[in-house]
Amino acid sequence: MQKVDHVGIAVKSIDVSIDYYIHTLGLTLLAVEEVPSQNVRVAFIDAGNIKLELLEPLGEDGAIAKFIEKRGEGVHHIAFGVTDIRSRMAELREKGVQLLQEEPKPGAGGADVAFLHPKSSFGVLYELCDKSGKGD
Ligand code: CMX
Repeated sequence: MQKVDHVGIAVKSIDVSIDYYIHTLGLTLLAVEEVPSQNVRVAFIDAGNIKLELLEPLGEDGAIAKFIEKRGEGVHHIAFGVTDIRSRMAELREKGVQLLQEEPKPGAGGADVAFLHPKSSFGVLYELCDKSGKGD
């Protein structure tokens, strides 16, 4: 892994929670976008050395809607920045890590993403996030 790219935080509403991050904590909003492949709307916030990714469910289906229903709002995942995501996925599979998809999926900001099952990562949902060639 190269470095932590962002921390994903599940929220019921970006419109409601963004004020806390921008005005109370004094952080900077970078971008808001919808990621249909993950059924979420996301807001990226500049937190200095990493970004925070607020994740709001789009509708009642999808991982974030289910997470909030079961656990409430809060930290959802940690994303490592990687290059050559397919090779990283193959290496992790060989080491016995359970990945949640066979192929990378399109994620926010044009990145290719894949997730590691929390059951094989000691209770943490990790994301691999490959922005090679995307200018970040
Ligand atoms: N962090 C840690 N553990 C988690 C978790 C999370 N975010 N979400 C679920 N779990 C745990 C649950 O606690 C549960 O553990 P127990 O069996 O001990 O109770 C187990 O994983 C299974 O959880 P579940 O509620 O039954 O949910 P599902 O199996 O339906 O799905 C998961 C869990 C992680 C496989 C699913 O959420 C997934 O595929 N996630 C990857 C995609 C994703 O999260 N997308 C949203 C982010 C999009 C983005 O960043 O753009």
